[in-house]
Amino acid sequence: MSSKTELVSVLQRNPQNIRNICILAHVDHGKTTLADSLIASNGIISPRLAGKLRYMDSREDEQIRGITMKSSAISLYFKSEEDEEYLINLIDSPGHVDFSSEVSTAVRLCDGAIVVIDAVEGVCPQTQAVLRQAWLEKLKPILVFNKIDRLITELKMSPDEAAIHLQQLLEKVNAVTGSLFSAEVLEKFSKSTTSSEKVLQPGEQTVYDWSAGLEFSDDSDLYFTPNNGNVIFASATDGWGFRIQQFSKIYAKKLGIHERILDKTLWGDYYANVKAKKILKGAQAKGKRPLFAQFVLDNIWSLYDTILTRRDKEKCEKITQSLGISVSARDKRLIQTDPKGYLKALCTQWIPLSQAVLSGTCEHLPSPLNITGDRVEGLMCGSTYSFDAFPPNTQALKTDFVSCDPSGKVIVLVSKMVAIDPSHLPKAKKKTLTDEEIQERREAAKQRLLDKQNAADTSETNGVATQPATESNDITESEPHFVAFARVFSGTLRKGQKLFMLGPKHDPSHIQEGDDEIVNDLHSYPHISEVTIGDLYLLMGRELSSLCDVPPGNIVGISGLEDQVLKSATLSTTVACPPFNPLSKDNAPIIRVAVEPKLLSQMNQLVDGLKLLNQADPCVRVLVQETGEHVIVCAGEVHLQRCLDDLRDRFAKIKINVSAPIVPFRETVIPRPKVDMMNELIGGQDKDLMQRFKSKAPEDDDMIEDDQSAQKSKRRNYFERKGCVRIITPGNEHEFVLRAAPLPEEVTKLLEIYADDLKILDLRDVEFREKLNRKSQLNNIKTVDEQSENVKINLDTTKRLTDLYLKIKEEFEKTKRKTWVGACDNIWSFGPRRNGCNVLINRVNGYRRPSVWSALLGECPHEKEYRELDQSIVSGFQLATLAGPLCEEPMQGVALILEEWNRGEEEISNEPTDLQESFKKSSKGSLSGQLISTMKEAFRTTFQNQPQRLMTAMYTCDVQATAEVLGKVYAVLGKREGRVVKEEMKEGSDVFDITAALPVAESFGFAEEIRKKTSGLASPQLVFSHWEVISSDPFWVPTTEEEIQHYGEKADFENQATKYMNAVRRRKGLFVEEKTVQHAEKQRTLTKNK
Ligand SMILES: Nc1nc2c(ncn2[C@@H]2O[C@H](COP(=O)(O)OP(=O)(O)OP(=O)(O)O)[C@@H](O)[C@H]2O)c(=O)[nH]1
Ligand SMILES: [Mg+2]
Repeated sequence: MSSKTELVSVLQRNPQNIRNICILAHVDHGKTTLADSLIASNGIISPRLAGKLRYMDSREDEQIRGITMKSSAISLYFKSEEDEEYLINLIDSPGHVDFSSEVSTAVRLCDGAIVVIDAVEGVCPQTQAVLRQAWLEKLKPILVFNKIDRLITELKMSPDEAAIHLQQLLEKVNAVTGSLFSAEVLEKFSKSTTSSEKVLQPGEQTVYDWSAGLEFSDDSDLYFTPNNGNVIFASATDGWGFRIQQFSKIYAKKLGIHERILDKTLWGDYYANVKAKKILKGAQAKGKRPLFAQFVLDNIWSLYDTILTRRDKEKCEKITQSLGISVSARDKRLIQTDPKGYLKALCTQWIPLSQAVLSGTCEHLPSPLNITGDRVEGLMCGSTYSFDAFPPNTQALKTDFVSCDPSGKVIVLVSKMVAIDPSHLPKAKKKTLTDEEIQERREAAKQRLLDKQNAADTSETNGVATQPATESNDITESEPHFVAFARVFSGTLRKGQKLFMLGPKHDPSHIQEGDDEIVNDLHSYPHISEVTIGDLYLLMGRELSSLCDVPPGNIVGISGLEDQVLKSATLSTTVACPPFNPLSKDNAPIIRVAVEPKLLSQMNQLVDGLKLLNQADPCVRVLVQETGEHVIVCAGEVHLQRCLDDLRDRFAKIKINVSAPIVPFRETVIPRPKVDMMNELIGGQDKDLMQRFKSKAPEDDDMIEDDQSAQKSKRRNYFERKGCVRIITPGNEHEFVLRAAPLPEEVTKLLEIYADDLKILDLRDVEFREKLNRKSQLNNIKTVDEQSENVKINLDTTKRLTDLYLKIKEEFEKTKRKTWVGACDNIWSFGPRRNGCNVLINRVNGYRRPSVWSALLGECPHEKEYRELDQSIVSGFQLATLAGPLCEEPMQGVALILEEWNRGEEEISNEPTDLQESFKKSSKGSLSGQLISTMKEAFRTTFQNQPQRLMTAMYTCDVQATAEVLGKVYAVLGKREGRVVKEEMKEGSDVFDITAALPVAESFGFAEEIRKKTSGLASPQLVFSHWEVISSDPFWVPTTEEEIQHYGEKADFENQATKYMNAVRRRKGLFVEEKTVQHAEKQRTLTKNK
């Protein structure tokens, strides 16, 4: 163990002086450059290279592209002015949106964050995202305004202008934090007022003052204020940074004003009356220079002016003397050849960035000992389950977290798995040897030489040569080695220790007390397995060094888990520990490509490589499609490129073919237009029907009529008009009538927003169903665990689901259409995957089966309430919504309505239906099985009877561009069907903030094109935002004379929707109606004039 590692090992035992922090920012705001300065302060890299090397960007592609693609950790030593020694575990994170899941893995392990903001670009979309992420994970942040040098050299601001600019910037940042804070307070307040039951007196008003909660909440510690010391002004490339407190110290001596007063006034609307030695308020109103500009910025501005602009050697000498800095002779020579280098050398001595950042960190960011109970609860149960519902021994673990006790129960969180080249492992590195070891080796070498000579002598006689012995600890394998990126929250982690790995579905309430010892038979607990801790490593950026044990509160690398842990895990000595709340994912993976090996024989290598890739990246998804294709799903183009590079060069090490990016689409139906139905009429409908459409616009008509047969025929008429489909089961046992309708837009949106909650509702539903099955098997005998099953969903989730129910109900009622009357209470299921944006609605007269919401009430419905075959309909619905008829993409925003379900005892008209064929085809198997596929077909057919549309995924595109390149950005956007949503000019600069919507399908190469067209001045950020209906009909063909004239009879022109649909169909190997050249001779006319 090197002396440095030994020192760290000692510091690791004092949690009071440990800080686990991450650097967060928008892309390119200077995180890695800032990290360089901190690393240089520890002598790991040369201060001259700090800012140029970007040490934490260890991958080749990170260096080439200039962006960070992964989060990586390094442990740093810091000695404060009070001689306290600190251990700072620093994680540098990426800022590009494609890698936002890497940020989640970093944030989870830390207690504090350094939020970096480019002083010119200001608050950008990712700045807001990381502030939010830090807030949600309850990290305490400090702020760094970076690139202040750009205000001087690029924007040519005066110190006074810069002071105002920074003031405004700070207000914007605080506005973001303020909104996060008030949202949380209001939520808490609303909860406390609704949960404490209030008895209303007659006449009393039920209006709550929603802002009331804000008054009582303390937010003084929340905001960034330079006066408190949590704001740092810096230039990471030039190596300087300061907090105003540093200047207070200097001026306190100079001016004889108390330091504390300066601390409070150096930032803000204060000015100095130097003669009277007084500091007064109201600089702006009186037209005076604020202290910040006069005492702080002036110094820096004049330094830049003297060195960079005037290169005044003499003045530089004077300045260095007055500042008490000694600049080496070598650096002094730089003033002519490399003034920037000189400036950096001078500044790093005068106001070193590392000092400002690290002292700010130690003073303002919490140690692992300060972890709050709130955060612990958040980690343990998230927002879905209730902490109070955990069994007592699980709740007791909270104290282990908070006390950070080295002898407590071991609790470790693995946030991601990192693939490390074996050459970076400590085993592979040459050690520095002590004198004794050198002596020993020398002796050994001498001995070997002697042996060799002896052997040579003997081999002359018997002809055998001995091989030199190879070193035993050589690492020959070139396979990447997986190291878990983890934090020890409690207890001491040791090499060789055996811990339980608790899967995401592990529920401590299912384990009886005292089970820790009984869990020898792990097979009966599917979500628990046992792991043995391998080597422990100190993470040092590009290097690792070995550790024997790790006390609580530290970040560590663990080897030996690659066979058990896929991406993240919870490890503990006790099974009472719940799995950690899953990491938040802001940017859902959306683009996918299919990969295959160039040589088919290398398929196995590809499969193994994909497995490794899946493990090494927290965000990527690797799957095998039904077609047998291997598919990689990524967050964006940059992410995709990195995954493919990794697969090719590190994990599979073979040449691969990559398909064109596969873009997801959705299928939907839209309301029928009231006039001119002609163009909307689609395949499979007869002339008769057309006639009917023309003669009468479809409206929901009342069907109350006395005469029964007339009523029946009217109803049939109605069904036909609505594009209903009828199925009759063999033997005329059941008749179903169903139809599709577009859901109100707002309802679809709600379902999208609440998708995660619906998943929980479904879990509940599944639980009930299992219970029903068990009940029928056990003949209604109550089992022990039945009572305990109701308590898991916490109040928040129940409240959200109730909200959803009420909102959907309201939206349905708002439409005032008969179709939606009472629809909310008759929802059978959501789909696909039981939580999608489509609903199955029950409109069958006389069948009141429990709706999907019944799971919310916590009462297990009775088996008798369901008809036989009920679940087959649901399954058919799930299948249909998973793959629609346009191009087998999932449906969205469609209501599939079961209008009628007549059974044998009721009268069934036995006119044959088309779908009866499918029953005939699958004559074997049970009826319920057959019904599933027939239902699926029926749902698809009724979908086709409506006007169908394709939906495309849309990105929100954020670009910053100067006025000169604005036109070019618009041109690229226009060419790719983009739509500008917002355009704003940034105050104090000529930079425009543009927000646009861009179809994902048109986005490939977009960022690159913009960068090229603007010579790198604008680079867009693309984040998935929503699904949008493509207005053109994919089946449209010209019908009127004008249209035929315009587009040609065969419509040579292909509309956007048709193009997308056909491309997907072709890819999936489905039938595509291709246009064939009908009149080939016509083409010859082109060359007639020759
Ligand atoms: N003028 C100026 N440029 C800076 C400063 N700090 C960083 N830069 C430049 O900004 C660019 C981005 O710096 P990085 O440190 O890679 O930014 P990052 O935040 O780590 O970027 P990602 O990790 O990709 O999100 C580099 O070209 C740096 O040289 C600064 O203080 N002043
Ligand atoms: Mg970086």
